Amino acid sequence: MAKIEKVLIANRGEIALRILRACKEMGIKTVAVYSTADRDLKHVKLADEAVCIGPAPAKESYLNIPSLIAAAEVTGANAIHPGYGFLSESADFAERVEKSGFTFIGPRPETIRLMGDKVSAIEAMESAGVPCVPGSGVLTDDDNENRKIAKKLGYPVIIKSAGGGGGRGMRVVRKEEDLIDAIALTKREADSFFNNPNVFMEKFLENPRHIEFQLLSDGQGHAVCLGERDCSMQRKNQKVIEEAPAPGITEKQRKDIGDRCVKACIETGYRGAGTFEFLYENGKFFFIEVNTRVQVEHPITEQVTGIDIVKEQIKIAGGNFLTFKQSDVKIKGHAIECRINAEDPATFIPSPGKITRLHTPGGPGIRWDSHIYESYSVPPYYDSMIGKLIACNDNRALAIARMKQALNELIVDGIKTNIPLLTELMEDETFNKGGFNIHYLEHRLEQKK
Ligand code: MV4
Repeated sequence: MAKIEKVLIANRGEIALRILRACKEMGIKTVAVYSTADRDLKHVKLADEAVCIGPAPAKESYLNIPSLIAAAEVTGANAIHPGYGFLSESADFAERVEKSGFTFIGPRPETIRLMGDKVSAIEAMESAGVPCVPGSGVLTDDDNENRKIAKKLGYPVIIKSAGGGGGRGMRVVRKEEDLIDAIALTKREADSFFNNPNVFMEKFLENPRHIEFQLLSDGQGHAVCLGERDCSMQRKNQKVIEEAPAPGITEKQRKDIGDRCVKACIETGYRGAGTFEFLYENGKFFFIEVNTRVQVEHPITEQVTGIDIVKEQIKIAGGNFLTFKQSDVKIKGHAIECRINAEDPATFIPSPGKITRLHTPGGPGIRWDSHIYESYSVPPYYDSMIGKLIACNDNRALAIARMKQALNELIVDGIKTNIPLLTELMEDETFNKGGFNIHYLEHRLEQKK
């Protein structure tokens, strides 16, 4: 692997700014790419060079592989960081980047492919000793065989697309009479959405929490676990609030699961940052999938461990060994992240437009990861998240108190935001108790209708 001297940031918004900041601290040159709608983004101004890669629609810009590679060529970048979303989990993109002579800041293409197929990912985890949800391999077209599998698992079961993830292409089945149609329907959806008709079955967990583990692995025999994040406060598979560490998880549990994920990284030759997603129910963890990208919520892990995950990604991609071992990783304090969205707090409908007034909080234990500024116009073409407010303190109660204060200080005028909802949740009794499951927010919103 070549020394990384100039990184093309193949993304936009707050994560592009986050990657630029890491590069600057490492003395690495930066190339920003932008669509015609993103000319005024902050990181475009701050980058050493900037290239317009196409019109606003993502398909013609941030998802346009030839355009991204051409931008890397004309600027002489020697590495590409995909961020999250867009092409960050595209094995094809990673492959074409590497075939074009650039370093892809992420796992190897074959690892992205392995983890992108949920069945092969689960098989790799099972053989490494990571606990998984009781389930099947790829289902055949044999209806009787499928009825037998479901009977053995016990209803309800969930049918999932092997090429899916993030909640798409899944169907819960509660009665045997619905099973065969559900499998057929999910196969058809899987084929059209993911170009992969393979589906599998798992025991459906009714009320799990969503807890994910952050791993760093240098692909050369060393991997460490940076602890876990509770991401259960979500709505329609969109996370709203995340926190680290997960309430109620013991050091023993953290070490047990962390060590198993480390073993899986070593056995699969995993290179880079990786997030191992689990469902947690009745005191037990069940692996569901691996995300081979840096995640939106990475800052809360950075705050409680003091480790810069984006810098580690770049160091690993440059061929360096991890410079610390598991016993160096200490979880200190508690961090909470609120995603700030340009959306109507009641209807969740995106609310793009010009920010006429912006006042952001600060002070001890407050981190504001955002690209917005007063007079910036939030475009309608992309995700509605405009920033992340992170509050950390010595313990969870103090972190919540600090977050309340920071949300109270945050002013974003000119567009609607979800700040009122976040303020309500910080006051919410169930949130303050901790340990709520993935359905809590949707049920709470239902009751308020
Ligand atoms: C599940 C599940 C219950 N039981 N699997 C949703 C997206 C993808 N991460 C997997 N998901 C789920 N898989 C079994 N066997 C419930 C979900 C689920 C979910 C998981 C985590 C966070 C939010 C979720 C929202 C709906 C469903």
